[in-house]
Amino acid sequence: MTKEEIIKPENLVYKKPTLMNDNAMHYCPGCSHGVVHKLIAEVIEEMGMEDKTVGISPVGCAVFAYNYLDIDWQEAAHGRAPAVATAIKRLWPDRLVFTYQGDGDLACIGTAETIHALNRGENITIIFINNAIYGMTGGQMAPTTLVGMKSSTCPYGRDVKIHGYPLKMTEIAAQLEGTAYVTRQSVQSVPAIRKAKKAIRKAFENSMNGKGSNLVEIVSTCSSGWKMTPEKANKWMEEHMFPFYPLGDLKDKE
Ligand SMILES: Cc1ncc(C[n+]2csc(CCOP(=O)(O)OP(=O)(O)O)c2C)c(N)n1
Ligand code: SF4
Repeated sequence: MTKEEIIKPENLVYKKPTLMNDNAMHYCPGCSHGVVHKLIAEVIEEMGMEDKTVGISPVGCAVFAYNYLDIDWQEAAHGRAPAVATAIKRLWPDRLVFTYQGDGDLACIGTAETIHALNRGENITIIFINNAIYGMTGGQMAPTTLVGMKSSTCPYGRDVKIHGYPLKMTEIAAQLEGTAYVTRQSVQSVPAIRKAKKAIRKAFENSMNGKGSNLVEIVSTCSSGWKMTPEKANKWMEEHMFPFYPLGDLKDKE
């Protein structure tokens, strides 16, 4: 095939979502945040919700998510994204409202906000990036850090006698009456990325159809915090994270 043929629109296999701007992302190489941002942009575009979406950005590495996706954003204080999303969705029921939160933000600082917003059945989607660590602030232990996993604040590995057990927020969410769709996905391979995109689409559609609250956990890597190459981090995640955080839908009210 000649170059002229390859660049014909009908031969195009991939293009950058128009909602993603040209700002260079600050994320580390191999970080899951960038991939998930792209999926969110694609889903919003496919749903035709470009002008009707409000994202709530967290503390943590995704604090600057608003620099990359051309939608309306509101920054929330530590862990308060679900409370802010609640207010925005109630005031503007025709908006697609989602929060984007790491495990430190969602499962530690904002545990209460998360549980109560989900339990109230707010018609929002919570995107939960679980990399088992506080990425932005130097790789401290998070509630989701695995038993035995090393972090800067548990250099000998998480010890249940001292630190307690890892918290499975998504399993908790599935028990709550207010949740419509609760799922756990990942983005380390092409098939996984496709599934994660479908999950985000379903959650966003539920949010617009008034079915209740939706939680999409993405089991993720933090190559910098884990002190691994991106490739090794993906492997480590498959071997160690997936057995404890198994992928798949936990609840789908349909
Ligand atoms: C009340 C308060 N708690 C904590 C912090 C520090 N802080 C800011 S971002 C962050 C890490 C959040 O990590 P996570 O939500 O897991 O996101 P990641 O960076 O891994 O994407 C922390 C601890 C702070 N500034 N104030
Ligand atoms: S520190 Fe971790 S979570 Fe943050 S950008 Fe780097 S790899 Fe991603």
